[in-house]
Amino acid sequence: MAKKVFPNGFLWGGATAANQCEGAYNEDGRGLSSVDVVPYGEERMRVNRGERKMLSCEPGFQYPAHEAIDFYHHYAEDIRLFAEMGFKCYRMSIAWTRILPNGDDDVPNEKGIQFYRSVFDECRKYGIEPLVTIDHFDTPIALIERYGGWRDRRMIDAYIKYCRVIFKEFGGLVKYWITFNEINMLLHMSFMGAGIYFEPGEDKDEIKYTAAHHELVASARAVKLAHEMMPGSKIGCMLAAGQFYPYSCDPADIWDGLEKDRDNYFFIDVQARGAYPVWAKKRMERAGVTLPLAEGDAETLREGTVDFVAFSYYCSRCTTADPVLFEKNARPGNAVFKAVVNPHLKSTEWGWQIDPLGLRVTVNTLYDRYQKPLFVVENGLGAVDKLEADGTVHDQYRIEYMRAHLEALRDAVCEDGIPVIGFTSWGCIDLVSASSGEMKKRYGMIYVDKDDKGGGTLARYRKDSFYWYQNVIRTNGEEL
Ligand code: BGP
Repeated sequence: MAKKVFPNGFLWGGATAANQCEGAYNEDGRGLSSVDVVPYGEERMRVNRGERKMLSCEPGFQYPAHEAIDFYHHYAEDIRLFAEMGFKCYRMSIAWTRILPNGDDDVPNEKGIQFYRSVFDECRKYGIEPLVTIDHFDTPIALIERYGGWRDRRMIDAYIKYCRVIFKEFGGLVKYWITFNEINMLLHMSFMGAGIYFEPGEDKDEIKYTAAHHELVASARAVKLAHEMMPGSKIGCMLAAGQFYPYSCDPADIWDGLEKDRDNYFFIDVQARGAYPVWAKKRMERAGVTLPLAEGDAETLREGTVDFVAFSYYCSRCTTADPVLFEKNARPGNAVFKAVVNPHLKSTEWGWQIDPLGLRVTVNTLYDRYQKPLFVVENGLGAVDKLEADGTVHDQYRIEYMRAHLEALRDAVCEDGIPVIGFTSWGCIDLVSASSGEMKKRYGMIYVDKDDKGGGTLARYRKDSFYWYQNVIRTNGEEL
C-alpha cells in the first residue's frame, strides 16, 4: 500500500496574530488599535460584539493585548523555536497601527517597518515562509473615531493605503498573504471584526452588511494591487469554517443547516467567485437591507478574486429548525456561533465540540464549492496546561486532538485528492485568547509563563507536543 504522506513542499507551520502575541502596544510609535481596548473579563464579549462602546483604556480594566506574550521583544527566540520544530511556514499578522499609527498616515512609521523586516529576515534565515494576514481583528482606533469603523466606505481607501505600504516594503520577503482574518466573524463580533459598535436603535443588519460589503471591496482591491505590485504573490481570503450539521433528518433541519452555512459562505462566495450569490440579494431584501453598491464595485469584485481559500477549523456546528429544541440544547458558554450540542461529539473545557472528521467534511465542501487550493491556517486545542517543576508540560490531550485532525486532513489530501497548500496550527506558541482574553486557554506547543492576571516571567518551555509535531513535520505527516 502506498505511504500516506502530504505533498512535497507542504507548508507545515504555526499561526499567531499580532494583537494576541506582540504586546508593546504603545512602543516605537505604534498607534492604538481596536484590540488594545478590549478588556479581560465579563465585559469582553460585549465589547467584542459592539454592544458596549469602549474606545479607550478605562480604569479598573485589564487589557491583555498590551503585553500579551511580548513577541515584540522575543521574536528572535520564538522563531528559533519554530525553526527547531521544523516549521516551513509561519502565519502572523501585521499590526496596522505599527505601520500607520492613525490608520491612514502619509508617512509610515519607520520603526514599525523595521520590526516586521527583522521578523521576516529571521524567518528567511531558517527557510521559513511567512504567511501574512493583513488585518487580523485589528482596526485603528483613530479610524473608528473618525468613521465608526468599516460601516464607512472611507475605510476602503485607508486599508488600501496600508496595503500599498506593506506590499512595497515587504513584497520581496513575503509571498503569501491573507486579506482579512475570519471575515465572516464581523456578523457576530462586529467590533472585533470591523471596529463597529452600535448606538441604541441602529439597524444592526444594515450596518453589518454594509461593513461586509466594504471589506469585500477592500479585499478585492487588495488582491488586484498585490498582483500588480508583487508579481508571483499568492493572496487568499479566510473563513471561520465549520459546517452546520442538521440535528435530525427532518427536511426542516436540513434547510436550517443550509441557511446557516450560507451566512458564512456568503463572504467566500464573493471573494472566490467574484460576485454575490443569487440568494444573497433576496435575503437582504427580506432583512430590509440595501447594499451600498457604488459604481464600479461589481467590476472590482469580479476582478479581485483570490488565489486560494484559507480557513480556520476548530469544530463543526449543529442546528435545528425547532426553536424549543434549539433553546433546550443550546451550546453552553459564550459561543460565538449559536448552535445546539451534537450528542455524538465530546467537548473541550470551553465547550467547543471536537470533530476531526468534520475537518475532512469542511475541506471537501470548500473545494467542491470553490475549486481553489485550500490552506488550513488555524486548528488546535485550547486547554489548561500544567508546567511541571522540571520545565516540562505533558499535553497528551493536545497531541491526540492534533493527530486526529491531521489524520482527517491527510485523508482529504490522499484519499480525496483535494489540493491543500499547508497547515498552520493555531497559537503554536501560547498567546491571549481572542474570545475570552485568557492566557490559561492555551493552544501552544511552546508554553509561555504568563497568567490571566498578567503575572509570569514570560519564559518559554517546550511541551511534549513540540517534539511530537517536530516528528510529524520531519516525516511529512507519515508519522502522526
Ligand atoms: C479564531 C481567531 C484567532 C484565535 C482562535 C481561537 O477565531 O482567528 O484569533 O484566537 O479563533 O479562539 P480563542 O482564542 O477565542 O480560543
